[in-house]
Amino acid sequence: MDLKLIAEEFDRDGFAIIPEVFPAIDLREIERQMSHYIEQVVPHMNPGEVYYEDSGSRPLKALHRMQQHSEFFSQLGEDPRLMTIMGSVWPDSEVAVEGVMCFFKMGRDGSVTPPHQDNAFQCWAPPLALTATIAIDRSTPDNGPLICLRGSHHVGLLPHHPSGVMGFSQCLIDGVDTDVYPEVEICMAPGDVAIHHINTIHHSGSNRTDCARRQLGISFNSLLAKQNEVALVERRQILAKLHEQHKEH
Ligand SMILES: O=C(O)CCC(=O)C(=O)O
Repeated sequence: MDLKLIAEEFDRDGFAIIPEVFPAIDLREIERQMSHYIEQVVPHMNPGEVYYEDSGSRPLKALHRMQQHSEFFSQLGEDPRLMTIMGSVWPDSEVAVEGVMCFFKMGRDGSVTPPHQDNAFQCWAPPLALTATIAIDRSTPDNGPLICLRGSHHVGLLPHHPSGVMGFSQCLIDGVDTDVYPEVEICMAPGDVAIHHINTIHHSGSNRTDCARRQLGISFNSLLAKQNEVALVERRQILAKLHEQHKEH
């Protein structure tokens, strides 16, 4: 791992890809734990912790707050390889794990993620926070890879509004100029890790292949950042409204 390069890319571009962080043996264990989680935990989860696609067979779309229900996924957030990456980005502060998620995007059934900045959901000030993505499957231009707008973290948090999309309740109101902030597909091999800044604009397309594009997302923050509690309450109200509307359909 070239830690200096990771920090430089992250500061400049708002994201960085670190290849081959988790070997096949670790990925097999992640998959085993995931299957166990889906069988044993998911049936008992609360709204807001599990999302399904709207399509007929309703495959899994996303799992949230996995660290609260699984020692394995809680420990994964503290993995020394991830902590080394965090140390390169924030060398002068301690780091905490805010949440562990999984985004599924099953073959032919994985839907679009609207453009957003994660800080519209997490409300960190200063914005010393990021999401680390661990690729479980290969992500390719055809299966809805994460797309980050290079340098967009420099614009700060932009206005969002309710998206109506379950699992991604907020989306950007206005786009930004992609000539200035070009879109970059984050194509990864299993075991690669990508990090994106909490203010980096990102989105993803649908999965047009037969194979799943699963990836874990782990949110980290520097302990120098604090969450804006007032903004968080507002976000939770928007989310509750979306869940209420969804029930009505
Ligand atoms: O799965 C996706 O494409 C979206 C993931 C995402 O928004 C994130 O990791 O912050």
